[in-house]
Amino acid sequence: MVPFAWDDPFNLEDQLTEEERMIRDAAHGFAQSELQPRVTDAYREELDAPELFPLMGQAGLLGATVPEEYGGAGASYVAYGLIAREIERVDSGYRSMASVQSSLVMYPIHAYGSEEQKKKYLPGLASGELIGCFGLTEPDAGSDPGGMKTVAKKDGDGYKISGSKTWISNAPFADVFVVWAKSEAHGGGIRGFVLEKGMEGLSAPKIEGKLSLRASTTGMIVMDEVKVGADALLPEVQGLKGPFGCLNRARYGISWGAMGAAEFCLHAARQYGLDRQQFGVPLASKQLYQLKLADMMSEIALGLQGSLRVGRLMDEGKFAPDMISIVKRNNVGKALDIARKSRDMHGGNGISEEYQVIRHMVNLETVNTYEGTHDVHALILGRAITGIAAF
Ligand code: TGC
Ligand code: FAD
Repeated sequence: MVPFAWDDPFNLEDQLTEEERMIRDAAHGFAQSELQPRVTDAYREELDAPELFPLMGQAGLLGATVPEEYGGAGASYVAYGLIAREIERVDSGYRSMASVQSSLVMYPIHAYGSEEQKKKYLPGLASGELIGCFGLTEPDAGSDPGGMKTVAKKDGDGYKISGSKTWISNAPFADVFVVWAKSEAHGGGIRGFVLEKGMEGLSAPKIEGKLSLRASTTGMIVMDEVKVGADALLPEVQGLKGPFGCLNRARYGISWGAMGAAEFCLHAARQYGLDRQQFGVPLASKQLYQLKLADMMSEIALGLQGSLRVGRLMDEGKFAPDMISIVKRNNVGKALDIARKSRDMHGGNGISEEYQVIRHMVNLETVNTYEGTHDVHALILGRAITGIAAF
């Protein structure tokens, strides 16, 4: 028998490699020293924070799985998940900034790009000198990206791209835009293009007034006949499997990240219940309070084990996307329940920015929606179970 640790019930620590623990500790240190002191103001004021990218780059948190020759860390998918967990322990918006850069911008350039594209963009993206965004969603094509209207027309040796993308993380201050369009030159098939800030006809207005994920900047990408050379095309992928391959990585990272937010909410509720006296005793001495803590701890322990298993399978090249749907959907749904419970357990203080749990709760509403909504992932799993696509 071993002693039981409520904050690591299944001894996750013991299942990590030395390198993964070191990367986790570095991410934890960075998140607590650089992100935690900023987040309350950033969220309240809806501040843009492009200056965080070079700091994250220096801390080695961008492109963890990209090989070292391109500026990444050549680390495991488990290490990447641990980074997401530590950042999201502070705020889902900060994790969003980092996971878009790593999974949705660096991954496609590395996996689908030419050698020239990799050399041109990846080192700057890894160091955070360049900021990236990923344009898939459109005003009329969210859950159904196959319905996109953005089009690339042949223009001399290159292309002219027109259309608009919406709800794009990092777009207003991005330097590098990975954009998906239907290419007339490729029979109307979906292709990826790398656009750069300052191109004529390209703009990225900010979406103001979000009441969730306020520490992350979101915008549109508006493309009015943006001329690009042939070298802007990502040559190595065609069709929806291109963007979905990126989403697999980001969704997997989110499954860990959401558990980080949930852990914050559990720890906060536990401490609050131990400190707060009502009816002459600590709230934590009450059965109803303990029931909620037990449920929270159990879901987190199970969720982390699920993500760890999927990460190990990704590292072995033995994963199926449906596995990622299970952990993205379940972990985010559970994290949202846990944040709501924690908010409730803090009583009136639970709605104050000082206690932070309502910020996590409201953020997780976005996390439950982006990267495939909770229900869309249910339908992906329903298709896997029945063989019938119900989209
Ligand atoms: P479907 O017919 O199922 O597939 C089309 C092609 O894609 C392939 N495929 C995949 N490949 C790799 N990984 C996956 N997960 C894949 N899923 C499908 C598939 O094999 C097929 O290939 P081929 O060669 O036969 O053509 O496609 P569908 O149009 O029926 O799509 C169904 C559905 C609903 C599953 C899909 O459209 C979907 O996942 N919708 C959700 C959209 C979404 O997640 N958008 C995310 C936008 S990015 C974002 O939210 C960033 S927020 C980030 C942040 O700030 O952290
Ligand atoms: P819709 O697809 O219109 O869905 C609305 C509702 O209908 C949902 O409840 C959904 O589950 C349900 N629904 C949809 N289809 C079905 C169906 N077939 N059966 C049953 N129910 C269905 N996108 C990017 O490309 N890049 C980004 O960087 C990015 N960042 C984002 C940041 C934020 C803050 C937010 C909020 C979104 C971001 N997104 C991004 C977009 C995100 O991926 C989409 O919002 C998401 O995919 C859902 O699309 P939608 O908003 O159009 O909702």
